[in-house]
Amino acid sequence: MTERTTEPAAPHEPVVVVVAGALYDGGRLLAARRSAPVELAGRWELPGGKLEPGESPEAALVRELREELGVDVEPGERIPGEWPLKPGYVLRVWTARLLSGEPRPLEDHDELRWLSRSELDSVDWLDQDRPAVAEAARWLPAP
Ligand code: DCM
Repeated sequence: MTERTTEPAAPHEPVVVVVAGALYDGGRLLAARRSAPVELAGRWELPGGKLEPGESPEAALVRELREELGVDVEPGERIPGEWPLKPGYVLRVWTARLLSGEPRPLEDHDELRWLSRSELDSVDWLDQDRPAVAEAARWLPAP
């Protein structure tokens, strides 16, 4: 019998899910500029992070936004779609509503901006976040 450890990679390897929040306030969407790692620094994203084993995506989103931004949020609907990141990673996005706190770039980010629909193109989004942001824009009021 073949040793499992010597088998080639399985065709259906589990993927790491990264959850991000489309956080709305007053008709604007929150964008966060990454400060790390170096290859992503300076690019903008919907803030979030990796799901931990056994964690629901909503719980991961609440945890990540508390750690990264110092806020409490209430997750809402999942934004339809799933976007590939680096190999083995996918991005899924939930809408989120700010419950308490004012977002501050505590971890992994060095700047935050609230963007209206007409301002969405004013920042250099990570390529993989662009389709997610286009979907997230559908929850914003028309200009
Ligand atoms: N990531 C991304 N877009 C997001 C959130 C995260 O491309 N909106 C990527 C950056 C990292 C990985 O997911 O490669 C894990 O994110 P973090 O380092 O924030 O946990």
